[in-house]
This record gives sequence, structure tokens and C-alpha cells, in this order.
Amino acid sequence: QDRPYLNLLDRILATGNYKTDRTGTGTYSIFGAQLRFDLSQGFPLLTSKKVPFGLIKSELLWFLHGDTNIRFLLQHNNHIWDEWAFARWVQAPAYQGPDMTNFGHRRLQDPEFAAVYAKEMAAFDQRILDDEAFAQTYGNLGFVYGSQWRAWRTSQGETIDQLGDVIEAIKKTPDSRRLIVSAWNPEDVPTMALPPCHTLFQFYVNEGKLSLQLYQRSADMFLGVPFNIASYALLTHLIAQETGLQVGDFVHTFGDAHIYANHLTQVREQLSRTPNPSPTLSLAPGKTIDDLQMSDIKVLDYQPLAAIKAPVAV
Ligand code: THF
Repeated sequence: QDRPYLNLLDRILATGNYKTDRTGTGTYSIFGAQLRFDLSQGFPLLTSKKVPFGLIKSELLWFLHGDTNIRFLLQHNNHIWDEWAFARWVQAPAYQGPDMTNFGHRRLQDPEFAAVYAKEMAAFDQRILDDEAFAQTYGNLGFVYGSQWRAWRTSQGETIDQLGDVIEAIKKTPDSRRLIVSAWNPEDVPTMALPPCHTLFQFYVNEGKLSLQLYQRSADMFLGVPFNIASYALLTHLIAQETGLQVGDFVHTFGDAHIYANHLTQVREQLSRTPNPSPTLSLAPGKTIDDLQMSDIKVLDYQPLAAIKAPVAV
């Protein structure tokens, strides 16, 4: 199951356009690409490098519960959203520590700064865990995925549970062409720390099988995409189980598909490897998106090659 992904990495290296980007790192990118995974043929957790599935589970449960506060993630030892909350905190008037302007870039250039940053970040995380009032204010990322999926705010002052509604629609009108969940809320985009990368997804039902297609406007091919593939594949399995369907395809459609300039060595290392067979997914039966726990979800026979470390662009 790694092959189409590896081929796309290879194509971006060979033909991608070099561009500067918002984070100041630089990327090689192409515009428009698609991967397709037949979920009946195994679970697409990449084996050509180790992908930490526990982090994918806790992030998806966080979205499903409509949660937008990193406290839940930290309680599960998941740090993939830390930088976004930290960026808000260090700009707040209440922050009195050393200057953290442009920390994402400076921590890679300046080892002395990196140590100061690491200390501030650890203190921030600890305070989110220990101090509930602090967490309420500074752990919250605003109107990110969880809030748009489960509680989209309408002009009438109400909320729409897009995901709950789409599950009901899959059960009642499986042939519908309107089985859509949008995370892209144009009203919120200007004030968001990070507008949603996974913009919109749509379900499709055929011969008792549920497929899902994701439109991803911006794709960090080396770090983010292996997470995104596994996350949406898992979401397809969860919704299929809840609606009494088998799994079909996960179709992953990309807008700006890019490799960061500081991930090139890592990508070449991954491309030199031969992937192993994919693992399979095991779900506890009878659970809904509202009562799922971490222990209800397991991958079996996962035999990845070694992890490959790379810095995340902020
Ligand atoms: N920002 C950028 N630049 N890339 C992204 O993929 C991304 N995300 C989310 C929000 N902003 C983003 C966060 N998702 C990792 C993985 C997914 C992330 C953020 C970071 C990461 O660093 N993964 C490491 C392991 C991390 C660990 O073990 O703690 C890895 O090696 O896979 C798009 O969804």
C-alpha cells in the first residue's frame, strides 16, 4: 500500500516547482494529484517508515469529540498540535517569558535559542495539564476541525453537527450525492492560526461498501500526509461500522502537494526502502463516534521500517 505514495514523492522530487512559503522554509510542489487505497486490501499505515498510530488515534478521537483544546492531546502524550497553541500563548499579553517571535524558524537555526524554546514549551505543556483555567484560555485552538465537524455555527446562532447528520444521511439515503463534511468556514479563515488543510470530505456508498474522498488543499507530503492517510482511512472504517457497511476506497485528492526543502534527505532515505505488507485494523464492535475509546482501535501485524525524524514547519 505504500507504492502509490512513494511514487508521488518521487514525482514531486523530479518535477516539483521550487517556491518560498509562509513558513520561510521553501518547498517543492505540484498542483493536483490523487491517491486511491482499497481499504479491503489492508490498512494503509505506511511501512516504509514507522508512523506513530497512537498519535493518529488520539487526534481523530479529539476531532470526533468536537474538542479543540490541546489538553486532551497532551493527556494522551500527543504533541503534534503544540506549536499552534504555543504560538497564541507567546503573543498574549500575559506571556512574560523570553521573546519567541518566529520560534518555528529560529529553533532550527540557533541551538541556544532551541534550548530556551524547549524549556518554555515544556513549561507551557505542563501548565496546560495542571491548570484548568489556563488550559481553557490558552489550550484552545479556536474553530479548528472538531468545532466545524460537530458544531458549525450558523447565522441563526445555532450549531450544525455535520458529521452526525452525514451518518444519519448515509443510513437513510445512501445514494445521496450530498454526503459532505466541510471544515472550511470562510467566515473563520481570516482569524484562524491555521486554516484547515483537510478542507472537505465526501462519502459514497456502492454495493454495501462505504468510500470516502478527501480534498486536501495543502499537503506536507513527508510529515503530515502519512498521518492524514491513516486518519481518514480510520475514519472511513469507523463510519462504515456505525452505518453497517463494509469499507470501500479511500480517495486522497491533493491541491498543493509539497515536500519541504528541509525534508529532502529524509524523503530520499524513504524512497530507497522496500515497504512491508500493510497491517490490518481491528475495531471493537458496536461503538459510535461519541463513545469510542483509544483501546477500541488497534492495528494488527504492523511491521514498519525505522522512523525517520524531520522538523515540522510552523
Ligand atoms: N503543519 C505542517 N507543517 N505539516 C503538517 O503536516 C501539519 N498538520 C497538522 C497541523 N499543521 C501542520 C499537524 N499534524 C507531525 C505529524 C502531524 C502533524 C504535525 C506533526 C510530526 O511531527 N510527526 C512526526 C512524529 C511526531 C512525534 O512522534 O511526536 C513523524 O515522524 O511522523 C497536518 O495534518
